[in-house]
Amino acid sequence: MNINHVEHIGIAVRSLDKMIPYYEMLLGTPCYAIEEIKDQRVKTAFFKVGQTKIELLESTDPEGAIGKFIEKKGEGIHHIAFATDDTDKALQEAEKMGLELIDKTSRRGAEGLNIGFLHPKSTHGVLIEFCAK
Ligand code: CMX
Repeated sequence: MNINHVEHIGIAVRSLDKMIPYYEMLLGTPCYAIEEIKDQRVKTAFFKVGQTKIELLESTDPEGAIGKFIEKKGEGIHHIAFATDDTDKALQEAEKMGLELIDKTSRRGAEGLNIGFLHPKSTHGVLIEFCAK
């Protein structure tokens, strides 16, 4: 699937206003971008840690993915995103391996990346995202 590196780790939080200063203190680096992704029903905040980013995710709708996750499990790690050369190709290869796709084809996510998710039921409880420029 040509996975290059861990692009980001997504962390569900109740409040970006509260958690941005906390992560700035913890990581010793400023939040460099805040972006709302309307179709994902989230507001995101990004930090750089070497080649990998930390993406904080605040729900904008209790019925969205993050709203439901927080309601069920509380705050915490939500997904791991792997950088690939081509998200659509990675999704097709994952499907050939028998993994269940949430996205049959890639869609536009935060930072303009092409993203696609695998279902955690087929990846032993870890929500995996592929992303590519
Ligand atoms: N990690 C691991 N397991 C998860 C999970 C997560 N992040 N989110 C849900 N699950 C589990 C649920 O606990 C449930 O398990 P059980 O059946 O054992 O209780 C199972 O997955 C199915 O859950 P569900 O309630 O039937 O389905 P949901 O409506 O909660 O949807 C999911 C789950 C993963 C399909 C949905 O959240 C999704 O489509 N996610 C992809 C998109 C996304 O996460 N967007 C937000 C981030 C956007 C961004 O980064 O920009």
